Amino acid sequence: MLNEQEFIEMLKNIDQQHLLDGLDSVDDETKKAFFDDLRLMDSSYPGGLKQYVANAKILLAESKAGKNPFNGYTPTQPDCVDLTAFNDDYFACEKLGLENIDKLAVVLVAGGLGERLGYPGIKLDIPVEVIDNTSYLAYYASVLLAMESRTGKAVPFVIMVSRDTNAGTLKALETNGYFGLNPNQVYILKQELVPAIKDNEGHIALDAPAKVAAKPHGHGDIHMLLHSSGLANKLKSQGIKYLSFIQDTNGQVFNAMFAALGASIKEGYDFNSIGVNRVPGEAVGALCKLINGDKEMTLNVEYNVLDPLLKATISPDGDVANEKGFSLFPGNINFLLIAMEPYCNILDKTKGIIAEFVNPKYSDDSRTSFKKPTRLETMMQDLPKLFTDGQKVGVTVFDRVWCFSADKNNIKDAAAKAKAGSPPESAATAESDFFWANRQKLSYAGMQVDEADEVEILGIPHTPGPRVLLRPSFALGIVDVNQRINGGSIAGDATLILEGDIYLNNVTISSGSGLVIKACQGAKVTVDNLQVDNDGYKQIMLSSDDLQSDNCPDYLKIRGYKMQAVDVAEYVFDKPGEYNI
Ligand code: UGB
Repeated sequence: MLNEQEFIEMLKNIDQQHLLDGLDSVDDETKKAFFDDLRLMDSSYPGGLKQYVANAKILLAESKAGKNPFNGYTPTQPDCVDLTAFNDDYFACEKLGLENIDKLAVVLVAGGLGERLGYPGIKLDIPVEVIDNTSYLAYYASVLLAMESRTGKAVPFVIMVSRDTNAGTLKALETNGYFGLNPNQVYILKQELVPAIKDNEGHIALDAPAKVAAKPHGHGDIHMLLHSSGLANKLKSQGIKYLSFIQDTNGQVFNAMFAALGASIKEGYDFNSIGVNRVPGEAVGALCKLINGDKEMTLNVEYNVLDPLLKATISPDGDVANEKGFSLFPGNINFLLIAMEPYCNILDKTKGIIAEFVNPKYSDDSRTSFKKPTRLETMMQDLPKLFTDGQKVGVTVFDRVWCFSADKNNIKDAAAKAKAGSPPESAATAESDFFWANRQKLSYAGMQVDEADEVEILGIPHTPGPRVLLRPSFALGIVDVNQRINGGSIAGDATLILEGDIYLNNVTISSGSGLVIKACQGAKVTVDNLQVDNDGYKQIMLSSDDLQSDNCPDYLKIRGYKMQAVDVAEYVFDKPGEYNI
């Protein structure tokens, strides 16, 4: 490690003398914090600040010259597996995926603060549903445990955190006993901030004397961290063949995970982006195959770049709807399956610096000064930019709500999005979509499912019930639900929670009623011809006083309602054995 004098010399050598000006005017503590900060940024970027500044100068010069990376490329449809319907292809892929779950590790990028949502804590702590209050983190862990109970092999769980989310994530894990996971299977990687840059010469910006302006580098940091920690190669040596990248608040992701893994294996995809129907203009990237002569690459084109690219090539009107009312290209949801072998090769070659970009807001057309400091950024979905001809990149398209319904927007913004015809992506819609997906599983297994009526809460439309929670210990794939449910019906605003090894034969749950069955490991429960009629759970709207009150938890305020158990048929089996209801 460089001593202080050497570090100062290094800064001067990379033309950052200005950082040292004004140091005389601050106290020793501030000065120490300043150098600690710079050293951390230096050590956490491959090649250090020297490399970061060098990369910044190149990218800023390209940006100044107006270089468009997609110049000359025409967007066409990507190679695609269509799994939007539950048909033979779907089930073949899901079966293949489930047979290979011992080769899968899950990588959760959770460094984002969620400013659009305005939730005060970490997003992983937010309950995906408020009947049992399962947090996103608890839910993800429960899927990993269910996978392990099938294979006997713990699923490696990599979580990327940031300065903003590190303490909260560790607290959530530690205070909940890692949600039943073994702490050894959980790998926390922390992304650091990068210095902001104030001009085309790559000078680092200060917020104040001895205070570096620092900004997030983006979720593409996950690649750098998987490389620099040695974790990618370690997991490869342990027999992991695929990494699945997921985001912090997408409760639908595991509905599609196993079929997507099957699609990767079947098609030999080295990089499989899960895609959905996209609404034109929405803040979701588009998955395109870009062709320029004999060069082609399948990539996510970010929404801000898509419209000009389309206007310049295949669609004079830009990002508009096709005849089915959707965007011309599938939407990216940052749900990726990446094959380990080519991934490790790329990481070794690039040190995990994946397709950085810079997006300065210039003061004028001369492009010589910025309105405010900028920084280099990176996105995890950009990995294929580094692929050569040898790798196969494809897209697997699922029904949107089946695989994606995130909790990203506060109530006000979500209502505005709904009004404009875009998915609201709010806590309430994420929850009702979570139940909807489970209803699909029951329906497919042959249970009669009567939908409740759509309601609007604080301007956000969603369907409250039937509220169905099928825990991963009950079923992982839709094929599993098929074996466990035989006939029966669930109506209107009813609630059903199933956890563990349970079989339902002709169970009828009337509208508004609630049935909860929980079986511990080793308990097998068969339910025959049960008729459930009770007052179940009630959804209670929050008043405007509740919404302002300090006593009302924020996870309720972001959805506008709470749930109350009134009279529920609850069966809990906490000792192994065979039981009948
Ligand atoms: N995240 C980090 O871990 N670190 C970071 O520095 C930043 C984020 P956002 P974004 O799926 O709806 C993407 O902010 O990046 C985590 C695509 O660009 O919610 O704005 C964060 O914690 C877009 O094409 O998304 O937009 C979260 O888990 C579209 O697909 C995840 O990264 C859009 O996602 C995503 O962060 C989408």
